[in-house]
Amino acid sequence: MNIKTNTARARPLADNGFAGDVLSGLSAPRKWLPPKYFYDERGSQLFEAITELKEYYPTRCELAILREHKADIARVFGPKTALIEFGTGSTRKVRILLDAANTVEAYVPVDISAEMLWQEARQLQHDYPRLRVLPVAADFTQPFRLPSAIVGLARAGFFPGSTIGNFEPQDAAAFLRHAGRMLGARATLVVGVDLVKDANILNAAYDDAEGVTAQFNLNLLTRINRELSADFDVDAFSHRAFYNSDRRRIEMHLVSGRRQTVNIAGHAIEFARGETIHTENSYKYTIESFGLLAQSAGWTPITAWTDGYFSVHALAKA
Ligand code: AVJ
Repeated sequence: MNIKTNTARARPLADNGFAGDVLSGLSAPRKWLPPKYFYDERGSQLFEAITELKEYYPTRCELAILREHKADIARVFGPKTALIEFGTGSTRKVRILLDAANTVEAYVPVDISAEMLWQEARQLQHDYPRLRVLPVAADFTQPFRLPSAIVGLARAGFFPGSTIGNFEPQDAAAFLRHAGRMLGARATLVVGVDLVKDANILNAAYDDAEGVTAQFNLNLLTRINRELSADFDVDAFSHRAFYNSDRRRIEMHLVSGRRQTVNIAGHAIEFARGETIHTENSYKYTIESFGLLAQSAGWTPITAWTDGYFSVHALAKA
């Protein structure tokens, strides 16, 4: 085992931690919670189950695009490259690129869910013994340090899964700019982006018949109960997801079924019947609108591969 670990990270003022983020979100006039907290161990498992649902097309579409165009995508990476993946989760997607790109010498998966990160990194290191696997347990939306072991290598970023859709468009641009600064001059970036499409297809993808997405959404309350000793009656909330076509985004909410008070770390939070906690936005783009966003953040769109449902963009530093 030659996996090096790097759990140390700076904690900037913007990071209030889980308790601070939950209390500030639930004290706002329109209650909300950051979607990054979905991914505790159970949440990560539920997300993996979502990716296998027939209604949830993004993962299947992206995998098919990566498989079909892996040789072209691999050509975007220069010689002697460190590939940095933002928000890794499963390594299924990066394996497609690693198999096609023999110029990648180091792989840096960055993820907030440490358990899954170590597990995936260990298995990947076993399967790719010549690759330097250097996991970083960090919230990639906050500044973090890249492992020093990648000095001298060119840098490429990989940001699949349309995770970028979780950001407000201006925050997506800020993230792309921040990634550009981190990756440095002449960097490249491969980003997966879900596309605007028929509202029925979008609605079904986030409100599946088996209720897996509902469990994923509600698990956030279970996590708050466990980690912040809160007393949410999880059964008194329900899942609601819909496509907001004006804003080109899926919205997920947790709806309070009755008037109730919830205690969290010594604070009493009041809910009206029908009041919601806004738990996630998943913005959808067109190839053109994403290209413009990338350009506004200092990147030049090189190529976009698509099946009409999902898109994979190659960007280079402007
Ligand atoms: C992981 C953020 C890309 O927005 O499609 C799936 C998360 N939420 N079903 C998405 C998610 C509900 C997913 N992302």
